Amino acid sequence: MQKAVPCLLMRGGTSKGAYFLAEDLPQDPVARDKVLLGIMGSPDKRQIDGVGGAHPLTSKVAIIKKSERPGVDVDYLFVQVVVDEARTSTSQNCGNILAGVGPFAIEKGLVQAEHGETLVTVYMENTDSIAKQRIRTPGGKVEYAGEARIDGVPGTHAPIMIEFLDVAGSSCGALFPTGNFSDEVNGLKVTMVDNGMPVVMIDARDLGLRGDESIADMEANDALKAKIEELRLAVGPMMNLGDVKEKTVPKMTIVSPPLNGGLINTRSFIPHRVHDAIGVLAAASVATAANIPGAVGHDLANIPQGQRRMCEVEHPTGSMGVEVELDPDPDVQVPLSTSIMRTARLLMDGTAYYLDKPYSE
Ligand code: NQM
Repeated sequence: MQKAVPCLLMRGGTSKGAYFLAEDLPQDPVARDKVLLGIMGSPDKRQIDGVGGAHPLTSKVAIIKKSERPGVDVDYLFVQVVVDEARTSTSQNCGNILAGVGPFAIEKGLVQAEHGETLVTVYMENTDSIAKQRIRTPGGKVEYAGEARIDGVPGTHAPIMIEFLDVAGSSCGALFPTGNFSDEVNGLKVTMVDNGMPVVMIDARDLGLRGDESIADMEANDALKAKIEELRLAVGPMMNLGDVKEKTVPKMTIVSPPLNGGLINTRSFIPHRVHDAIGVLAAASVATAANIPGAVGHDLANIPQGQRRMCEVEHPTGSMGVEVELDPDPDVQVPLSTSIMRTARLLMDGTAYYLDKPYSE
């Protein structure tokens, strides 16, 4: 039998997902995940019987509710719906899908828009941390059109500024969960960092790569993928993430010198496919670590000057600008804030349908 759930489809940054009000989904996580798998069309590598886009970057879900926390407008739970397995994961946050959360909250009346610009404060449930978003709202309505360009998305849209205040160590307990700027694991020098997203940075040369290889070449390299997965499973417990076999973290980021005047060049396994760009919070983690002497990538990086540093993290389809505000005390590595500009667009406002039967049938 077909069951219906109100749903908005939105592009958030360089990702796309289904956005729901928490009250429209089952509260029990097992029942909820069954609904989400049905709506997205998982498990199936083409997600042909659902609205998922057959790639981790387009198989994402945001669940949003009015917050009861003081000073916070909405609570946001991110759910990664695995494309080809009957499984979801809340073990990671998503800063790209976050870009659509403020607009969704205004569209759904959870936040009353100001005339001009609306500040939306979001509690990110996955990582117990806060983001502040500035949304353009002329006449009290979300404006999606605008002049801002982000690499990986065609055209221009209204900018959404996002500031992260307390994301360092939000998944791993500390910015550098091992207490070191770098460690040796499986014979490789790596940096394990969490400024909002658990990331492992590896120098491309240590993997026999240049670092600017195409996504297709990297995804076709079975030996490379096996080595990276072996490393990922080894570092999971070291990063306080436990057994990460069924988790989508840490993200494995290969770093090399910048090619276009940015901070550093990257290729990110997220963790099994290679990202077309780089995740928002992943870029925040990379930018923060690359600024610190002793971290993998620091010696390759083109380090900007000043307390507030605009760091362009290069990726396969351009670069992502991350503004890192350093603590004036040089012994404090945790940035005072990390900010990123994104855009988002409402694509569809309607009703999603799923078949109320075991999804494996
Ligand atoms: O790191 C993909 C994305 C992401 C995550 C992933 C993200 C982030 O680009 O904040 O945005 O790494 O799974 O949507």
